[in-house]
Amino acid sequence: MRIAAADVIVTSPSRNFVTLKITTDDGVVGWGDGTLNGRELAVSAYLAEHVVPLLIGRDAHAIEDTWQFLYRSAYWRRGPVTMAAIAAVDMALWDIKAKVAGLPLYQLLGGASRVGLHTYGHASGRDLPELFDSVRATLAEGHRSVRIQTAIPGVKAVYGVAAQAQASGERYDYEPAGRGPLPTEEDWDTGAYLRHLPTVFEAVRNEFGAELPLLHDGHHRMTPLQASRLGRSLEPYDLFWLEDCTPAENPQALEVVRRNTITPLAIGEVFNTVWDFQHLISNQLIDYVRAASTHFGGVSPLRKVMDFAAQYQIKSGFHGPTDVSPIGFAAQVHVGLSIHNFGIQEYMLHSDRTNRVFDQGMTFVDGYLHPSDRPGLGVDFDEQVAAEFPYQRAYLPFNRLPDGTMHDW
Ligand code: EZ4
Ligand code: CO
Repeated sequence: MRIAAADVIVTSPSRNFVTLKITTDDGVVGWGDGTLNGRELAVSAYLAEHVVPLLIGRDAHAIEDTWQFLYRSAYWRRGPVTMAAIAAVDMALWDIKAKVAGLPLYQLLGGASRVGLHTYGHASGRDLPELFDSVRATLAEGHRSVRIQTAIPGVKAVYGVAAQAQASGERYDYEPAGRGPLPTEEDWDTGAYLRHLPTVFEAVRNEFGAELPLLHDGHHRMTPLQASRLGRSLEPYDLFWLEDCTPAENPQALEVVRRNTITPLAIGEVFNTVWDFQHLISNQLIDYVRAASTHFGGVSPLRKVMDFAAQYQIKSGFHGPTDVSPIGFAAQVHVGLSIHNFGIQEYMLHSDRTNRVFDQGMTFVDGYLHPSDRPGLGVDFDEQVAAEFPYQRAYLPFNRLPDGTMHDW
């Protein structure tokens, strides 16, 4: 079975998505996700110019060899654009293989290790009443664990806080990437954050009790010592994890944090390869792997990093924002269902408009995500509906401190 055609489709139903369609000579179609938020056309050009011509005529079943070929033959390895492009190919080929087998992908990965995936949803608020309403809305959606993000006194705009009040039951639709010609500037004050956040977690614990698993995303903004202080000051509130507390480039930073706090640590949403996790996993500096199939080279490397992590009792916590398309999301739900060391799955619902383009088989019942038993990944892509929504330039925001210094967003 040979690859007869490969097409790159960029669509923007309510945000931009890069989708790869691979068609075999006997007419089987596989779908892959190569979306890189704010840099989408770099991946679509990488695919169209440099990958698609290499795919035509290749054995569609040779997933590992194709992955290694794309990784090694470029000479220039890793990086978000390259690895998102390779991810799209890897996913599309797994989709094809599973469709040919007539099985949902998780069956090819060893079968189900659980009935479904526990998720966490997002809650945020500009003040405590708004945050509490948001937590209730998140629980009402079926999540059993909740990520808490909050406004900070004196800071005008903070990552993770929806700009508009969310009435109970209203769908959470925070999307940081703004469509428009230029990115928006936000501000930041680490001191105010370190003082304020523990008071918010204390209030949430008092309102919702000891048992609700709570998470928080530090979004790469702290120094090792600041992150240590935060981790320690949150220990009384028993976090499920503290995510991305320090910038991702420096794995040694986590050694400092680890020495100083027993708050569990998660990192890796901007990591591209297993090498980025090597030091962190082998030195047991983290508790959860935050990689996303789409930004990590696809299904194949996600399996590999989780097998490596399993030796150290480190679990999965795959990145699940809406900028991972329903295809990329399904890919990692299949991985999560099949591996033994599954931890939790972040789950932000895609918009109704996105779901018109991507027909998702996935179900979310009684707090359990299941990828469905459709053959393949379980997602169908409607090219006609996609064509109604052309690409729109969008950028993630950035941060400056009050004196104008650039800071991690
Ligand atoms: O900011 O995916 O944990 N989730 C996150 C995300 C990222 C976006 C960037 O595109 O940190 O919301
Ligand atoms: Co994050």
